[in-house]
Parts: sequence; structure tokens; C-alpha cells
Amino acid sequence: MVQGTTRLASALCLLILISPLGASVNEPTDDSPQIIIEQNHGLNVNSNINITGTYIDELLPISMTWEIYNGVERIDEGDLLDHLSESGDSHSSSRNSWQYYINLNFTSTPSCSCVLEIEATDTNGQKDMAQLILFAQDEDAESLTQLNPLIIFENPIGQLTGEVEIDTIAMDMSGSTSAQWAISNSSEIQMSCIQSWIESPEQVQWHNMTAIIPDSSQSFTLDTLAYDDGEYSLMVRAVSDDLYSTCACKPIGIDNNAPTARIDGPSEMTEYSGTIQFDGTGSSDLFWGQDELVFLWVLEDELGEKTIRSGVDLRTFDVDASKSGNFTLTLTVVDNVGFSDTVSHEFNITNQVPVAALRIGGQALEDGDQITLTDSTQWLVECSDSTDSDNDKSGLVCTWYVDDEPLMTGWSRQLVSPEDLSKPHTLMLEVTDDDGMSDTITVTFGVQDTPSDPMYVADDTDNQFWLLMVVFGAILVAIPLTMALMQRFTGKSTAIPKWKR
Ligand SMILES: [Ca+2]
Ligand SMILES: [Ca+2]
Ligand SMILES: [Ca+2]
Ligand SMILES: [Ca+2]
Repeated sequence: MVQGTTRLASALCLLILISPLGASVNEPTDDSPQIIIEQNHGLNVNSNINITGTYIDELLPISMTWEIYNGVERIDEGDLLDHLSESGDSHSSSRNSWQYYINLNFTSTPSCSCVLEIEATDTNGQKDMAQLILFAQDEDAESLTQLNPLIIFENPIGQLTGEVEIDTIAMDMSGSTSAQWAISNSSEIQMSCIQSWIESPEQVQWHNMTAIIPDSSQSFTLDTLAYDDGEYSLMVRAVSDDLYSTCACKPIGIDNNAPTARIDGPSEMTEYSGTIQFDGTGSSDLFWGQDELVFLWVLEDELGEKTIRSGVDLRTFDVDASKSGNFTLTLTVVDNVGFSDTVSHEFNITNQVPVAALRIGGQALEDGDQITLTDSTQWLVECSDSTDSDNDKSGLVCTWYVDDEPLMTGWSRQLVSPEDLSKPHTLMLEVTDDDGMSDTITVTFGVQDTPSDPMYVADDTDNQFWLLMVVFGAILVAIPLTMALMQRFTGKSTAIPKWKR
């Protein structure tokens, strides 16, 4: 197991994720929509005003709405889909733009520290939101009063790591004003933070922001390392003299820890038809769990050939169990802010050696058997009883050798009678699998009643034995008979013949 934690790996990983291996390069790009409001922040408005702007994207949005908030209260809203007209300007090769307008009427609202929010969603579900701070007051009113200041976040905020600069726009009726920020992990605040505008909570500690340049954005640096990983509510408010704005609240995530990658699965197995599943479920990210982790799996075989799969929450990886070899499976998990961890798992799929099985004329034979075949021109030979792992069985190659000469291949063949029947012959079956592993069976065969019959030689020896026995028996009978005859003719039983000189 090799383990390492680097952000370099994550950069590499993300590179792979966006490479052609991850997604088709031919797909047209679909960028997030962009909403532009032409008016400037801090607008002082009397009874009504026309707000104008531009929507930029490849296509018209599927939804585009506006809402206006007076403090935490939404005082008006409307739909903009019917108020878009093509402008004809092309902002880039594939993007179009449409003009929109909104007529805001404040006659029924005597005074308002207002934020206009315009939100649009494109055909791919991507969103953009634009905000405008404006102050509305009836100019015919007896005396103009100082309205509450207002603040908005300048950029969208998501998962944060390390030191992050947060920019806001804080304004009162006369221009930029100072601002404060606070952070909380209180679940109560988290609940109310679902709304973007909340009343300032009392139990939080407010910190002053600094304006880098006077009359510009108010900014602060959030050092997320001071907090544990988790979900927080980030709040900002504008301060003008003794007036405070409504509080702008954003749910944020803090993530300063790398996830850990883990692979569970076997290390040794024998080939079979099907898949082996490797499980990355044991991978996790502190606090954030694994639901949003990107899993990048790389399977490498002995030849260095790679199979790559990646995706969010892609917890398992299936490997074809029918291909033997030594493999390395690497899993890299990447969290939302780009921290990653990589783990490798080596495994071995072993090929099972086949076991040869032979039949001649339907009769099963074993290695070393001798068989006498009926007098025929050919006999059926079969190897289909041979065994191997289920994935290899159907691909087994049976090669038939007669007297060590390869004659033919096939699971079922006709063995033609040899021309020379003066001696026995050998039949060898070799069964080979897809990995080149093999097993053999060799038998001796011949044709009945010919010298080729392995039994024929044995019959010949028997005949000689019996002939010898008959001759020996005859001798045993003949000797006493001769002795008896000689005794009868000479009258003496122990006479020794003598020769005359
Ligand atoms: Ca788009
Ligand atoms: Ca993390
Ligand atoms: Ca095999
Ligand atoms: Ca095999």
C-alpha cells in the first residue's frame, strides 16, 4: 500500500477529470449565465425607476426573476423571461446577449433601503445572481430621513480553505460606509441563514472590516484555519453613524483537511466469469464525509495499460475477473476544495490450469491406458469432458497427436485408422487454455486382431508358453513310458548296456 497526500496530485487528478477521458470534447461548452445591472449601487430613487441590464449566455434562460427586499422583508417580485430582447451583441464566439428592463415603483413604499436581486438559471441548471443597492424615498415627504445603510457580498462564496479575502459593498445614502463581519456555527443562525437577509443576531462577535481604498469595497480576511472543518454562517452588516443595516448571511463550508482514500478488495483470486468489485466506501473526508468526494480510479495491468474511471461518489470499481495477471488499482479521492489522497492496491488474478479428459468411441480413458479398437476405418475421439475455470472452458483448444505428430484440433474428431498396423500407436490429447497453460493425456491404441493391438503381443507370449508346457508335459510322460518299455524287453531293470570290443 502506497499512501500520499498532496495537492499536486489533486491538480493532476482534476486535470484528468477535465481531459477527454472524462467527458467528450465534442460537447458544446455551457458556461454559467451572467447578469449585468447597468445602474450603480447606492442609487437614490424617488417614486419609480427603470432598471436595465444585460443577460449573457449561449441560450435564453429557463427562468429569470427579480425580487426586492426592504430589510428582511420581500416587498415585490416579478418575472423577467418576457422582458428579454435580443441585443445582437456577441460577447464571445458562442455567447449571446439579451437586454432586460424592470420598472420599480415605490409609490406605495414611503421609504426603503432596498436590495434588488435578479436571479437566472440556464438550460444546464447553472445560476447567476446580481444585486443592486438602492435607497427610495418620496421626495415630496416633509423631511428626508437618513435611511439604514445596506451591504451585499461582492462574490459568491462556497467551500473555503486557508486564508480567504471576502469582499463586500457597504453603502449608505451618501456613498460607501464602514462594515462588520461575524461567523457562527450556531444551528439556530444556520436555520435563519437560509434567507439571505436576517436581523443581526445578538450572540455573535462582530469584527470591523477595513477599506483598502476609501470609498471602495469593504474587505476582510477570514483565516479559516482558526476553525474546525464544518458548516458555518458568515454574516456582514454595514454601519453608518449609529445605524446598522440588515445582516447579509451566507452559509459557508470550511475545509482544511485532506480526505483519506481507502480500497477494500481481494489480493489473490482465481479467474472466473464475472467481475470483482473493489470498494472505496472506506474513503472519507473529515466532517464532509464522502458524498461529494470525487473518486478517480486507475487500473494498470502488467503491460502498463490503464483503465480510468472517475466521478462524484463513484465508490466502487469493477474488474473483469476472467483476465489473469498482476494488477495495480489506484484510487485518488478529491474533496471540494481540491485536497486529495491516493492509495494503491495490488492484486493478482491467477489462471487455472486446464485438466484434459479424453474419450475414444465414447469410452473415457486415463493417461497411460492401452486400448484395443474395433476393426474400423475411424473412431470418434472427444475432449469435451476437459475442465477449466468457467470463463476458459469454452475457449479450450484440443490438439490431437498420433505418434507425436500433431494431426488435428477440435473438441470432437474422427481418428482415422493408421495404415501401418504392424505395431501399436500412441494418441496424445493436449488441452490448452487462453493463457497457454496445457494438460495432456497419452494412450496406446491398436486395431483388434492385428499386431498393432497392444494386447496382441501379450497373446503371442501366452501361445509360446502353452506350447512349451505341452512339450514339457509330453517329455514328462514319454520318459517313464520309455523306461517301462525297455524293462519289458530286457527283463532287467538296471542293466547297463555294454559294448563289445
Ligand atoms: Ca449557459
Ligand atoms: Ca476536506
Ligand atoms: Ca485464463
Ligand atoms: Ca485456465
